[in-house]
Amino acid sequence: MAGDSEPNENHVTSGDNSESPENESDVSIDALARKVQESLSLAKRHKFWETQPVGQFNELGDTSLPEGPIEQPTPLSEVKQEPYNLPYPYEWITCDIDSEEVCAEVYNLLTNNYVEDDENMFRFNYSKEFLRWALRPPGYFRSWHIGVRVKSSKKLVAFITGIPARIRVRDTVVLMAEVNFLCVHKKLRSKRLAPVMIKEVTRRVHLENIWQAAYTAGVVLPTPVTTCQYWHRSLNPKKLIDVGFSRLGARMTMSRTIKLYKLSDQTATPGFRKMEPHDVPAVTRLLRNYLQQFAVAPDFDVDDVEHWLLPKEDVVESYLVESPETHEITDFCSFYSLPSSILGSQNHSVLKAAYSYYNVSTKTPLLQLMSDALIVAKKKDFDVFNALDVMHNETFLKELKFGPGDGKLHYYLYNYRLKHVLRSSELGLVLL
Ligand code: MYA
Repeated sequence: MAGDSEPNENHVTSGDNSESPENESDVSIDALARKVQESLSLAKRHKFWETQPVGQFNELGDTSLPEGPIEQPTPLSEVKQEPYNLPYPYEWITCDIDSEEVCAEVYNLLTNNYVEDDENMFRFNYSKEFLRWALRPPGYFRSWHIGVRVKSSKKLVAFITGIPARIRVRDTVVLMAEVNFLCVHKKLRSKRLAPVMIKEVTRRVHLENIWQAAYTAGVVLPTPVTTCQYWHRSLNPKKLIDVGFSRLGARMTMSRTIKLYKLSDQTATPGFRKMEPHDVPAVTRLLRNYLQQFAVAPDFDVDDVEHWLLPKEDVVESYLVESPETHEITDFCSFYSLPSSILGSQNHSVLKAAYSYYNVSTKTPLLQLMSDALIVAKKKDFDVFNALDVMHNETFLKELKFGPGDGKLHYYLYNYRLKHVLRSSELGLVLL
């Protein structure tokens, strides 16, 4: 993108902007990792995380440690049977997300208290339908949808969730929990409630004989397996500028900016169409084959693909390329819908954001496929299309006029050590 038209964009991830430990060669990754460790160990102790089976900062770059589980499973009979103690006025609940009432309570807690950008201009606004989709994949455990209520008023004040997922780490498929939606009401922050919630979800995951987890956060904790950057492609530049998401580039006018981001009305790829239920087996084959090249990626079967990738109105969109000649399914792209509340604008209350999900190119160049994805996202009235620099995304970001965001997203594994920090392009996993 031309320097003077580059928007200075924000996005909704809280947290640290410390240097990403990714670089060209493994040698320099380890060198960088040591530097990060040095600067971090000077900066911050982690009273909770130092007690957990996660890679610690002082182990970074120590390649003598084996790859794999950090602690061995304990017999199930030794897993604590009762929930952890909460401070007096609070109680645990298992949230029945099928219930309209409970789902609305969770939605309200997150809408008012979940992740904001560094400048507190935007806050994630996951829809109820999205939450139901995100929390009920095949084989989900209701007991992993955990709430904390005030005993007397029954008000929901904190939340954390896990869902089961098979995640391949190099050659090993590991059954894990994906932990997400950790949220403590704004008025109850900094009271060490989060560590209790994390311990409680860990206990409930252990009760299902699962001993590893994957999660992402905008903050730096011990210790990221990789650090990614969000990129943003304006679809509705005027609104993005109006609400302070992007800024007009130097020497740019509004009309020049609108022209810069204008997209064609029509997708370009012959045979590009929406995914349908009968495509599930072909998409599963295509995706499994494609994800093999990444060091860490989900091990999706047909049931997972049906759940995670069949289009669901206002939640997830998937398109594919069916060869007009052979009717073979050759390419695939998808994005999910995660709006943000706009906190301080007179004119707009919601930013409609599409997030790149899983994309597979075998015959259609990825650049062209993603250009078509932008066109359909624009047609669906999204304001911005976001993508992480994971998988092969770096090959299209600049060319398709994405601009880098100002925050980072760190990926973590619980109770699983990797010998080396990964480059973000080695990661084949997108968490919601
Ligand atoms: S990431 C999204 C997190 N949510 C938000 O950012 C929403 C807005 N913020 C909040 O609601 C609160 O600030 C939260 C912290 C709840 C985040 N992940 O209670 P505290 C550590 C992990 O006094 P609060 C997502 O959902 C912090 O370093 N740990 O702090 C994935 C400190 O520990 P230490 C975090 O601000 C979640 C301690 O908590 C995070 O009131 C994955 C302070 O506690 C964070 N995002 O509440 C969870 N933020 O002293 C881990 C702070 O050691 C899952 N902390 O530095 C692990 C796997 C478990 C399953 C294992 C199965 C085997």
